[in-house]
Amino acid sequence: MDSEELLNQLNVKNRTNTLDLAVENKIDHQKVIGIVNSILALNSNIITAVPVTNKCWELTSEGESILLNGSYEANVFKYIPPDGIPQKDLMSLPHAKIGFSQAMSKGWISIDRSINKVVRKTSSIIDQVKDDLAKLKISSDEIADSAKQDYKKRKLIREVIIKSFDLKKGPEFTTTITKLETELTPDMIQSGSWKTTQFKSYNFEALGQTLDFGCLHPLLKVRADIRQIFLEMGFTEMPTNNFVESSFWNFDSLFQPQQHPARDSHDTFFLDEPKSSENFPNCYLNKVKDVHSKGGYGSQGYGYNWSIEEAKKNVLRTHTTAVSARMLYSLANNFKPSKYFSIDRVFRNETLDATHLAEFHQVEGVIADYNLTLGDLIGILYMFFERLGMTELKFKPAYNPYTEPSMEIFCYHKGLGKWIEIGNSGMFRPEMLLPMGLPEKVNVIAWGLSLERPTMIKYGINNIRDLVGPKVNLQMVQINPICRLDK
Ligand code: FB9
Repeated sequence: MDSEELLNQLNVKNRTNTLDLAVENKIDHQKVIGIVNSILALNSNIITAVPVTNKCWELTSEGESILLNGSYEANVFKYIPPDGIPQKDLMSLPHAKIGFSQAMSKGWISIDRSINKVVRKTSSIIDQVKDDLAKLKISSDEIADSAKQDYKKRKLIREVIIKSFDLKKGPEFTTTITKLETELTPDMIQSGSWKTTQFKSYNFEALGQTLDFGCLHPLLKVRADIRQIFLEMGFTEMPTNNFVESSFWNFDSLFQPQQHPARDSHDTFFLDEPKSSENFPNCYLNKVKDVHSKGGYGSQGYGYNWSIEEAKKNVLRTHTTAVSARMLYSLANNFKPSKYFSIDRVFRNETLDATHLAEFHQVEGVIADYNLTLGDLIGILYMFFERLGMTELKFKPAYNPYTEPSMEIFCYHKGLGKWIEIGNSGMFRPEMLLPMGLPEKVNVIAWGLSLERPTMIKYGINNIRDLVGPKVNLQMVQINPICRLDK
């Protein structure tokens, strides 16, 4: 059946249902639905199609088999010879147990204990189950509800919901389908055929095409937002495009002693190739060596024999503070007050767990200016974290090899209902700044946090492997909401 045949049948009937059309034309119901949809797509005013939900019964595969081969009880009855049969010989029949009990309960057979055989109690039977299933295939109104419930219990039939459509003639009903044009072409305009061409009416209800588009990973969304916060606060981004760093810039320049446990291979990734760096500013290097070994600038130093070989060792940078050191050194010979920031990957040879990998993104802010105080640091921390939606802060004295004083930063997180650590901060030590050649009165305040922690909290991710790594569900990347750090 095609569209015009359906329209002709509807024209005769005035109204019909897609299920009836399927039965009358001996075609699949879904094919009828397809024809109806194609007519509506051409012109939604030719016919009206009102959705209808019907409950009806259909045979299960077991029901179909009984319709074909007869019920189990009828087959047991037919199998019993006139002089009876031992019960065990009956069991070779398919579904003999069910057939036997059904035939017994219907009074068709009994067990004659005198001959210890199963015998017929009547000369013939009617296979009502098979007859009922045949009727059910046509219409479920033909048999009693009690029988339907019995067959449902025996899993011979099941109730299904059938969605069909009641069809009627529409306001622009026609039995001839003219394909409506969907585009006005230059030829139509030139020839004037547009005047008589029938155009399909706009379907303003139609949804737009879902466009495939790229999605930013939540980590990159948070990075973009934090970067924006720094830029709006007048900070300049530092060049962080070197994962490999010399121990000199990663540790020594920060006045971190060569015996410090963080410089051990249990905490730091040392490179085999390239194993070491060679070029350091010689004058600066000697000042660093002196401040470590002999002190200076009012500091007693660490009093150990500083090793250039140790300083040359290449590592995967353990913090972006190494980049801050390079920036501050480059600032020294023509100092002007500056504000820098960095957001990039750092690497630590740590024990892995649900929230820690061997790498994370460090966020760092650095301000260099004359006569900065701890109060300035606290003030800038309030300004920065307020933009991240955190206003209730607390500070706890801490220790870093390169800052004094140092503070851990905490905020009361309403969502989590508790105080959480949100970063670390401090004032870079004179033993770090003065060997660089920065002016005496210049202080540098700095702070750091990670990118992963805020991202995991914002996006409700508990295991860092659901955020980064090979097992990340890309759906998460596609469906995650926009980033609102301040909410
Ligand atoms: O990010 C951290 N926590 C955090 C930050 C934001 C946040 O936002 C939520 C929406 C509300 C939530 C949590 N932390 C720092 C604190 C802890 O997570 C800590 O357990 C893990 N820390 C990392 C290092 O761990 C080995 C986070 C990382 C960190 C710590 C210190 C610095 C940078 C990153 C620093 C520094 C520094 C100090 C002085 C001068 C210059 C830099």
